[in-house]
Amino acid sequence: MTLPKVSVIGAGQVGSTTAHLLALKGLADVTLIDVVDGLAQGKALDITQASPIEGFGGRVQGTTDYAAMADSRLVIVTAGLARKPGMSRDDLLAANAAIVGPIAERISRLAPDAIVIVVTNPLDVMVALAIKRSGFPRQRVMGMAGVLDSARLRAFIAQQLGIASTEVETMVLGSHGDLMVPLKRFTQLKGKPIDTWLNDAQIEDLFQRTKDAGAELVRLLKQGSAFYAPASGVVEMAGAILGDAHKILPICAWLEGEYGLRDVCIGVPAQLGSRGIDRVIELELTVQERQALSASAEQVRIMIQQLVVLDAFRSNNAIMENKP
Ligand code: TXD
Repeated sequence: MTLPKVSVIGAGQVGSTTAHLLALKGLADVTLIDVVDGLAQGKALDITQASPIEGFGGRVQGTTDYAAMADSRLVIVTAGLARKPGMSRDDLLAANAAIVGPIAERISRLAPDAIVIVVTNPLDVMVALAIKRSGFPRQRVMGMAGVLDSARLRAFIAQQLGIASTEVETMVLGSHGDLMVPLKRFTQLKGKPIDTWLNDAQIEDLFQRTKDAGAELVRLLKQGSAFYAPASGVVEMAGAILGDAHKILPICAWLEGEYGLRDVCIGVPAQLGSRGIDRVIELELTVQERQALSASAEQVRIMIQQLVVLDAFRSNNAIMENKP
């Protein structure tokens, strides 16, 4: 059986786990690319050696050569730095923009028909940058965060109630950060609203824990950040796209008027299929919910402006010609 080709840029924690899951689920032939010589090759070889045990047939290859992403159906961008002690948010923004911008240009040259899922932080801004630098239509470039944030909240609610996490439905919108917007009205179990199961203080605690979930993991792990659940989030989106499933998932998308917002990337529900984002779904939000989403979008807009000041949206062909 011919499998679609998926390239994963960055063979670190999230990238390699994503490659592993894509292979295990039989979703794709995977090309893993990293600037560190041997890293992607080693991870790919290791995953391949699991194939006789796990029974998957997809090919997994690793390389430092970006040209290997040619003709990918889907490119997943996980390359970048995580925040280290002493680094400001602006430092991370500039450093990861210098990685993601050139990668987006390479994707547009080497895989011009690909759909792109960005994972690198600061997520919402990196999606905007990838759209600008690839020149791709907004339907074909999106970010993964809402699936993860929603999954975290579902897991926390399930733990608290002692029920299966798959029974919990929820929707976390907004930016991937302090101003994310968990929607209480869209959180339910078996059609019964969450406030019939938990009181307001309990719900608020779980919302706050969801907002802090990334930091909680960084604290526990002591080095690096979350990767199992983030990779599962990416693979859920990849599965919806590759399988043309028309599934509705919370994703980071460029908005052009939806929710009264434009020229900004933010987490919203969207229907995913083989062309990428089929459409952004506009939920009926209350005034407060809409205000929370706008506040979140404003924060992203400020960071987009910082990239404008850094001149990061301008393409740099010299970088494009360099090998990694
Ligand atoms: O919800 C979400 N969107 C997130 C985002 C959830 C978890 C992690 N999130 C962010 O993803 C995180 O803050 C980072 O910005 C990225 C990747 O996280 P990961 O944990 O995988 O980081 P690693 O393990 O440091 O891996 C990054 C790899 C590393 O192997 C580098 O050598 C490589 O990226 N790298 C590159 N590869 C290819 N090309 C270039 N230019 C490059 N630069 C670095």
